[in-house]
Amino acid sequence: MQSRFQGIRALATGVATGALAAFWGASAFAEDLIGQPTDGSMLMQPGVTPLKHQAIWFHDVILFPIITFITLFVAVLLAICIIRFNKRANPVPAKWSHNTSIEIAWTLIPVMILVVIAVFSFQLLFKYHDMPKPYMTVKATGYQWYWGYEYPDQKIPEFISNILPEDKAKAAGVPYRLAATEPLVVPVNQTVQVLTTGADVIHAFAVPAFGVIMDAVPGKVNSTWFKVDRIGTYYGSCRELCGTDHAFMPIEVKVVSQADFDAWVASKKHAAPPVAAAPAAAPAATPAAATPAAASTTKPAAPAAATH
Ligand SMILES: [Cu+2]
Repeated sequence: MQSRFQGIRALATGVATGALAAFWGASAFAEDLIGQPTDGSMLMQPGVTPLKHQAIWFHDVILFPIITFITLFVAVLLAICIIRFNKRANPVPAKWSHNTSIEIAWTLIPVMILVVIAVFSFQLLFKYHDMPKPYMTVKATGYQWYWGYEYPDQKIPEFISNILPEDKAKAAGVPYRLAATEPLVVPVNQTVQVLTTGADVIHAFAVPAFGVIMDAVPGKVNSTWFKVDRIGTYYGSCRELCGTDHAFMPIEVKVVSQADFDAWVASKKHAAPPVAAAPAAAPAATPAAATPAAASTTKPAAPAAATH
């Protein structure tokens, strides 16, 4: 089953990539920046994870050709109707109203198209769901309006990642509104599980090059994962309208070698006292976490009331 899929996929990839390259000009692919948007780019950001590779394949080889075909087909039908069957060209319309074979065809063909889309789309959904055994877990908490990252496996407490101010971003030559004060650092070629949650309202953790987007909902922990195949800096952003500064809570992920990651973990641990000075931010989280527990111990009715 799997190998047949791969055979079909290889064939279809060749055809679709050829067609796309001819259409957009092959050079457009080469110029796309890795890990951030490119001005004037027509397609999705290049992928650096298995999930994104497959998502791009699903779009380029399955969805995009189908959408293109349907759009052109309907446009041609419309044009035929407008030109050949307008009042002047065709003053006396035909009177017939049923054609069984056409009706069977226009029911069955769309069903088959949807089945094809469903098969490949479920394949991709299962892949998202089937996380390999993760090397480590990162907890990403969305706040109004910044991210907090915690590394439970490495015992690194939550640190805050703010947007890098415009002057500093310009000075450092990094993209403003994508660069952060403290990046999320992860090792290359390792499965990283990301647990997302929201501290105040719903946010969403999204990194296009990873093909990852996951809601960060208060009172709920969602899980997603990525395994990046090359070292680099990858940018994302909050993807759920979360208030005034929604556009100013970027996600910066630095993917580094295992040695660099271990060194970073060690430096983070030595930097523990300054990080502990972050209680300025912690109190905001603690009462919120403490309240439901306190409420549930005092009055069972209280949590239910709080949810309304
Ligand atoms: Cu947000």
